[in-house]
Order: sequence, then structure tokens, then C-alpha cells
Amino acid sequence: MSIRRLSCSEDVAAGVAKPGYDPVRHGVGIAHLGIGAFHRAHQAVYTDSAIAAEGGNWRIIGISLRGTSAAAAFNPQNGLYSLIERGEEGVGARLIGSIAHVVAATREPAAALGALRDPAIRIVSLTVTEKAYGIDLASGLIDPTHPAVAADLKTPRTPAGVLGLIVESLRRRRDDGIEPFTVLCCDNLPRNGMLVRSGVVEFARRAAPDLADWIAGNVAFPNTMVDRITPAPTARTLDEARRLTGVEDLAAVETEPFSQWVIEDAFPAGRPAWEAGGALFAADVAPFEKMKLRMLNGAHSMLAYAGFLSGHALVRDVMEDRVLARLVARHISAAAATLAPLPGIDFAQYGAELEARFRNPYIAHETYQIAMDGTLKLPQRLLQPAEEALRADQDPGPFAFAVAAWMRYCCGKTDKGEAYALRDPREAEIWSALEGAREGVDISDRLHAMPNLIGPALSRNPRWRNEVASALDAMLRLGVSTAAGAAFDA
Ligand code: CS2
Repeated sequence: MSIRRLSCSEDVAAGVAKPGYDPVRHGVGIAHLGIGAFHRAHQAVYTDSAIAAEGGNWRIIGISLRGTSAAAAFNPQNGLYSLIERGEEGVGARLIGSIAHVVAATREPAAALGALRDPAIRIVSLTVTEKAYGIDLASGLIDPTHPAVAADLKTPRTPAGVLGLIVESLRRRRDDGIEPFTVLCCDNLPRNGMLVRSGVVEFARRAAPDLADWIAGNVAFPNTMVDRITPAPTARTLDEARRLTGVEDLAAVETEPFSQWVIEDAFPAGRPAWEAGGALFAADVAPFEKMKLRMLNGAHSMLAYAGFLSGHALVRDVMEDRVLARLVARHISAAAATLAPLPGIDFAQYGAELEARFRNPYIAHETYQIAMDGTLKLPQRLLQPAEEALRADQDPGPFAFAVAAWMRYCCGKTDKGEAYALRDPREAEIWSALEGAREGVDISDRLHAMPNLIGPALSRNPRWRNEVASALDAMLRLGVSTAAGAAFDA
């Protein structure tokens, strides 16, 4: 029997929480680039709560940059979708009404630029992943060899990439006398607002120099820290949505109960009352961001590499492995030790909560998903804290182990000998750097020599080099799990 597709709030089962407002009575105010699972589980939910609490024309136009599946999922549903929260307290579904419409930029580039130029749009937010920007993390400069950056610099009036779209739509707004929007980066990048500002301004400098000064002087790029563990939706997610709501929902997303959002309050063109959904506005987001990137994301990367190589497909399976779970706890404490105290936050308690979140038996978060794009994640998650640990004369061992696990992952075979794709934009470069390398020291030397990755403070530090090479050597000789056990006896 075929089941009805979700298209209005009345369609869903009685137990499902509905938007506390009538979506069609609220206009749009936000354009969001990259309308994937994380946005659906995070910013769109805060916006839903904000509209329910204080009203306002703050619904979201989603712009997808890579394909048409989000548009095909959302538009027949009038933007509605179910948020499924899974935790100890059970499973609950909530219908979210904050997304109005999705534009597939690949199919309708003019509509995407039109939406970004629309005077109603006062915020452009982004979750496009680290690799989509084309900004070098260390220098903040744009990478002219990045495919989207290179293409958009050639044809800046018809852009398809992130920086190109932002710059061209800001140009159109300036030329037409429309107030600029605020750019809100919600990716896990260090000082994400400042970084994107630097990339946008530099791109504009190359594409239209007078525009660069106007952007630098008129556009706000608040920094923000986002947190919610959200696995990629699967067929099971859609089955669960059907079971809970009684309708077919192709945009459903499942996530953990925990959610955090810390935002710098710099929105000259206004913003939704996100505090209604629990967002925290802070004058300085950097300490929160460092805590999250180093404690959560750093431990995540470490456990993803070590877990995946030892045959654990899911984060929760890694946490069931006694040795690896101890290693996670050790990593979290080492990361906390690199942080300056943050008033009101107890790092030990935050760390214990993290372990519990990783253990959540109801969330199937793949280690392989987290292992992706290592070259863009390592700097802020593992390399910067490692440098600071060394400077403060703290034990760099946990970071060296994590970096060695990434290097072991770069070798392309699990401990059982199964091959996999690295899924990293620098994959080809890594393969060619490692050709013929067998020994831990050799592999470590070659990966340390890759440009723009592991900086001189670590590369030239003999203690660090030694720790990484010997951890890697143990992983290659004994297998990652045994090497992890040995890490405690060292
Ligand atoms: C993860 C993050 O995939 C990854 O690299 O570490 O997506 C993580 O789940 C989120 O940052 C949690 O907020």
C-alpha cells in the first residue's frame, strides 16, 4: 500500500510535535548554503523555535550547491520535515517548519543568485563542510587551485562556488542599493567567521577590487560554535520517520538530544530570536570553539581513525572497545589541558558528557564518515593543540597517537587488509607521497613533508617526530588496537 507524502502539518500523527506557528504566514529572511543533515538538525531547528517564540519573517531558503536531491526531498513537502531525536529518554519526532523552499544551484543558478540578492534575505548561513570554501586554514588566503575558486575567478558574474556566490550576490546588492546580508559560517572551522571573511574579501579583491573594501567595511561575519552529532540519514531514518509520523518524509533527519550553539552577536541586519531555542550569545566565541574543536572533534577524529582501522564501523562500537574507550578519555583530558579556563564551564564535566554522547547506543554514527577530509580537519583538531601542549611542556603523546592513526589511515588498508578510499581532497597527493613507503618513520617523514599541513613547530620538533613515528610503527607492526593498549604502558 502506498503511503502519503508529507505536505502539511495536519498530515502527521498526533504524537508528533508541530511547528508552534503557521509556516506560510512567515516570509523568508535567511538563505542557507548547504542544506544537508547538519543544518536540518541544528540551525533550522533553532530558527523554528525562534519563529514559534517571537514570530518574524525568518524562514529559510535552502540553496544546495552539489545536487538536486535536497530540492526533490523538500519542495513537494512544502519544506516540512521531521527531526528525530534518539537518546536514553527514547525516540521523539518533531515537525520543523522553518524551511520554505530549496533551490538547486546546479540546475537553477540564476534562482540561487536571485535568492541571495533578495532584499528580504538578511542572513546567509553556511554548512558546506571544510573543503568547500577553498580557503587555506593556516594563512586565511584563498587557494587559487581549488576547483570552485579557480572556476569562479574566471567567471565571477556566474559563480557556482561558495566564495563566488557570496561575492557576486553582495556586488549585486551594493549596485542595487540593497543592504548587505550577514554571513554566518556554521562549519567546524577555527574562527569560522573571521576565516570566511578573509576568504570572501580576498576573492572580491581579485574579482572586483572596489567591492573588497565595501565588503570589509559593511559586511558582518560573526563567529559561531555549532554542535550536534548528526549521522548521515539512511533508509532506516526514513523508515523511522514513516513509523513515527505515518507519512513519507524524504527530508527526515535523526540526531542526538544534545544541541549547542554559541554565537557572536553581530547581526547589523537583524536576526531571529535563536535564544528561544537555547542558543547562547557571547562576546567571544573563540574559547567555546576551541573547547569543542579540540575535545569533541579532536577525540572524534582520533577514535574514527583508530576505530575504523580496527574494524569498528560506528562510534558507539569504538566506545564498547575497552582499550579504545580509555584512549578516548585520555585524548579528551589532554585536549582540555591545552585550554585556558572558561568561566562557567567545567571541562571535566564537558568531557564526561562527550563520552556519554559518543556512547549513545541509539545513534549510528559511522567512523568512516568522520574519517573523511582529514587534511582539512587535522590542523584545528589535533595539530594546534599538539603545538600548544609542546610549548607548555605537556605530554604530546595523545595528539601524536591521533596523528599517527591518521597516517596509518592514509596507508589505505584496515588491520584486516581491507582497502578503502581516503575521501580527502588531497588523496592523490597522499598516495603519491606514500608510494613505496613501508616503515613508520618513512611514512611519517613523507607526510610531515607535505606542504601546508603539519607546520614547522611540529615537524622540526624531535620529540614530536619520535612519538608519531613510534606510534605509527607500533600500529603497523601490532595492529591499531594492540598499539593502543601499548600506548598506556609507554
Ligand atoms: C565530526 C563532526 O564528521 C566529523 O568530522 O567530528 O561532524 C561532529 O559530529 C560535529 O561537529 C558534532 O557537533
